[in-house]
Amino acid sequence: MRAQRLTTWLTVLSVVFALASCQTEKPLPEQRFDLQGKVVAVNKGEGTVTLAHKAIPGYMAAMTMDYPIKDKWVFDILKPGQTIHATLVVASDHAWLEGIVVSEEAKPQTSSLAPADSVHPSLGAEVPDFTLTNQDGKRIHLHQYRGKALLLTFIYTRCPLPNYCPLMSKNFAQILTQLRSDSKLSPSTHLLSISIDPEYDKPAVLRTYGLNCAGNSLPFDHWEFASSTPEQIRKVAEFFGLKYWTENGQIVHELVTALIGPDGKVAKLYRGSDWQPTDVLADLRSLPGS
Ligand SMILES: [Cu+2]
Repeated sequence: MRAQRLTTWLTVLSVVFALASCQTEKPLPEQRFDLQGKVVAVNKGEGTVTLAHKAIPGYMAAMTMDYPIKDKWVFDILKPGQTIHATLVVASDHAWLEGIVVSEEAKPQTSSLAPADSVHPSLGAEVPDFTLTNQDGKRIHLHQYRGKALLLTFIYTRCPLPNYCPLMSKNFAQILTQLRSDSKLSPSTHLLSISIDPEYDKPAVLRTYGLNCAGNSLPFDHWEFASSTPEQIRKVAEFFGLKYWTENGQIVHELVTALIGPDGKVAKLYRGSDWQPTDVLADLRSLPGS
């Protein structure tokens, strides 16, 4: 009974975030939660820590994921294998950890926790002609966008963390807005958000999500939302070096956004959440053939 209520509450929260995330007008009040977990990796360059943490009752399940930390000095102290206590702060469009206290030092044999480094395609690598199904239930394949720049990212509509999928979609919505006012770039650019939750993100779900993200203007001529079979999504993600897995019923994932040139080759990869829509627009403008 209690478990069921918790699940329902989590689902409601996820939906609230998914809906709120793409609408900049109504910022949610900041929320704070106690978090306890084990450090899996310290990503100083990205300003994040990968944490395998316990559940936050009533908010999220136990999972492993990256969290930004604003205090730079923390990165000189954190080491994989440590147990830490922290406050998870969730604001309207991002989340971060603060008040970090190391409660237990790493034991010698914890290195197996650290995930292997992701392998990304090298720049200039030819992207295979992956087949997907879009928000209208129509089959699409990546080579059909040749001749245009294709900006591609991975999301899932139920993602509860504002600085993950909701931020990617918000960035894409901003890029779409900019594109619409650029008569040169607009016809030569296409956006594609690929869901890593194919069991849930069926075309109708993707369609509703897409409309919401684009502020109910019809985005699909320039921005499609697609998924496929779990096996096919796994292959696409693997090509782009995106790792994701399910833990306690929730999808844990990295963020990878790729710019594919009009020649069908990888032109640029944006890892994590630090990239800005303006970076992508500048890269789009400097692409040969754009
Ligand atoms: Cu996500």
